Amino acid sequence: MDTSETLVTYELQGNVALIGLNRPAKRNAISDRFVEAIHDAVQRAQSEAKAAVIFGHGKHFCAGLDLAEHSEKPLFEAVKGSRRWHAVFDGIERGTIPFVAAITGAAVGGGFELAASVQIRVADETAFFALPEGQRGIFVGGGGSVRIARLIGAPRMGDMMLTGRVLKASEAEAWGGVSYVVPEGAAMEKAVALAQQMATNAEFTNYAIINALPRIADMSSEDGLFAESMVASLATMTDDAKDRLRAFLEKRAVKVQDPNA
Ligand code: 1HE
Repeated sequence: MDTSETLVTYELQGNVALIGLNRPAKRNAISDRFVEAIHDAVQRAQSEAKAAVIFGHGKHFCAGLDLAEHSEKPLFEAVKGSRRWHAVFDGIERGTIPFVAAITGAAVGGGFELAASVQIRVADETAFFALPEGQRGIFVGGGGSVRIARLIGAPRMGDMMLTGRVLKASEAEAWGGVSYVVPEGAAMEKAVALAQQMATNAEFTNYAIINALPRIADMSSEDGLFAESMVASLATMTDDAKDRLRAFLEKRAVKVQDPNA
């Protein structure tokens, strides 16, 4: 029997938490107990790290919902289970620190939904993405109809669900589903480097990016612009902003690097 301690590994590496999905024998399929272990690791990361990476032990990121456990569930238990995934994944999408997913192998069904809840997705060339819910006679229940639809567009998501289309990493990148594609075996290194980079940002700005951007995306343009002015003005009031702006003006800060130079 998998225990919650073994289902998810946790390591703090400097300012960056490494959260490992650790049920490789079942391709990291997410059971009820597993989703709670993800929750605990996410909460711990938010309490002590400045950024985090979520990855899968073994060859695969995550094969989605534990279909063995799900097939036994009465209706109302299934509803409560889906709502729990929403709450846990919402804690990632709209928490206090940025998360990166390092994706290898399958990011399928709920695995893609988990990946869609983080701020940055890195896939290596072994990664593939699918939504086989149509084949299984179920539906996305981990927030995919909102998050994946917004990431790649509802028509493309509908295509994946209706036809069983499987995307390679490069195709997922072309559709906006991942932000970085790296050679086989390099996802973790890239994800950690990005997390370390984000950990050097002003904490309030990271919080504002994580929490304001998805909310503003749900607003009208007029409301969004107003909310943006409020968040921008608040950010400027922090000591962090004052220190960082002064450092730039005194030529102590790193400049933006011209990639063509
Ligand atoms: C599982 C699961 C699972 C593997 N639940 N047990 N997700 C899916 O429909 C994906 C189903 N899985 C697969 O298509 C394949 O397993 C993979 C492509 C991910 C990997 O293939 P492979 O050849 O490496 O592994 P395998 O031999 O298929 O699986 C190894 C074991 O993991 C096997 O168990 P065993 O006891 O026979 O060794 C599989 O049964 C088990 N396994 N995936 C339970 N998902 C909140 S709603 C979200 C809705 C969804 O996520 S729907 C999509 C579900």
